[in-house]
Amino acid sequence: MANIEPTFSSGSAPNDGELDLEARQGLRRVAGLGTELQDVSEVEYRQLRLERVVLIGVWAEGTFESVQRSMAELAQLAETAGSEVLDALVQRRDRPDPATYIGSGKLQELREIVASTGADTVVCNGELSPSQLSKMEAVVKVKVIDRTWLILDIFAQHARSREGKAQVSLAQMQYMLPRLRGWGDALSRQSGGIGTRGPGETKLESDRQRIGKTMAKLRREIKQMSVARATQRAARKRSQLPAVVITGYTNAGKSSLLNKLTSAGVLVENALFATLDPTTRQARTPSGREFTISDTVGFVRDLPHQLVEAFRSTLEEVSDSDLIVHVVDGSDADPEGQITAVRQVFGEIDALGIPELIVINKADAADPLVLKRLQLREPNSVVVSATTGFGIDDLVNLLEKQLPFPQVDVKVMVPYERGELIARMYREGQVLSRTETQEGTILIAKVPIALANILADL
Ligand SMILES: Nc1nc2c(ncn2[C@@H]2O[C@H](COP(=O)(O)OP(=O)(O)OP(=O)(O)O)[C@@H](O)[C@H]2O)c(=O)[nH]1
Ligand SMILES: [Mg+2]
Repeated sequence: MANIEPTFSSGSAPNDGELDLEARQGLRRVAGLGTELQDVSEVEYRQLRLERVVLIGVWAEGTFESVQRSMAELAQLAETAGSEVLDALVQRRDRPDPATYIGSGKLQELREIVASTGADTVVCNGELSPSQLSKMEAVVKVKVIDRTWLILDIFAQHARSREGKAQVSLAQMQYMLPRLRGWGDALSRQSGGIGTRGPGETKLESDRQRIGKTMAKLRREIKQMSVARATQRAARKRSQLPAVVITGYTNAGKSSLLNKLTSAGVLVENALFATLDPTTRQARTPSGREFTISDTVGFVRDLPHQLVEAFRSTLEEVSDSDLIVHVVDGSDADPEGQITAVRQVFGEIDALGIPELIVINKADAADPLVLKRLQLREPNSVVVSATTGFGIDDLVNLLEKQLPFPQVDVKVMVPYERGELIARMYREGQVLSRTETQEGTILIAKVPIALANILADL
């Protein structure tokens, strides 16, 4: 069994001075959850206080490089969540250990590293079962969390709108519900204090019920809030404005691109999941066609399914759009992997059928050979730099060409002598049903507005 030990610089040297410790504690963040979650705060004893973490991964598949990249991404996620990465370990195994995720030897090594570095949290590079987490905790004696919870925590910190907060709370509760007991057991044994007390059995049951109720309430609220956005989208549809949505891997430069295209003033940050709430702006092509363009939440490899579920209404911005501008970070170590991960989410949200323009961003920082490789692989693509403005004109021209003409729903009776119109409906639109009658053909279809106007005069 071979081990690899990727090392990640921890930024600054660990600082154990008393004042600094106090300052750090003062900065300890209590995840910014809505009142809904405070309601169950007694059982939310896993609110993260990440500070000094050790990462652990299992190398079960893929190349050495892909594992290194995946661990580097985990480090980035941990740093985004506000923690300092002290060390990272990877174990080569056929599959994660069903009981303890890593083997017992490695677990002992992890325990020693945790003790010697003074880490307070271990972050595992995957989604672990509740019992795996608690068994690991029993050995390493500090909190053990998985990648899913880490991502949920980042979302919780970045949620700003009421809707975003509700969505994150729902996803967190969904994740938490089956894990209540495992955590309580392990943590109540080994340490005490705020955030580590495990409730008793009866309390657990009533907590579960309470969380279940809160989740139902959150689902209702999210649904209500999404109605407002659906109404806006419907209004846009009626006004015939094509909807373009900018999407892609987190930190690819989506918000930067929206700013470049529309001077929207959207938050740009070198952080994962800086944007959670969609922003929509109106824009115009050089020839004067108007369209809306939205920036929205980014994706990541193995995006926790709880988030996809909870953010479904936000993600409808993508699945309901007329054109997807899919931004890829051309300077990333594995841009193809980013594209694949994003398209996987498209599959989950029924967005695979929507026309997609790939925008290879960060050309200023990317290897020209990689840019060529990506362009060959993705023929419908354009290379840009949202920072320098390189390629933005090309992008605008492509947008102009690919901006679809929205279609409207029609139900018409086409007389037999106007058969050429039926042929045109098939050519330009989508015929949903067709019934022959004595007087002519009744069609239900989606057609471009110009054709709809002609049909209206029949
Ligand atoms: N070198 C370079 N950096 C860029 C470019 N575009 C964006 N960035 C940087 O990449 C980082 C992420 O940019 P954002 O626009 O916030 O990315 P995003 O895709 O909206 O990210 P999330 O909302 O967090 O998913 C920021 O530090 C930007 O300054 C570019 O063309 N070149
Ligand atoms: Mg953004």
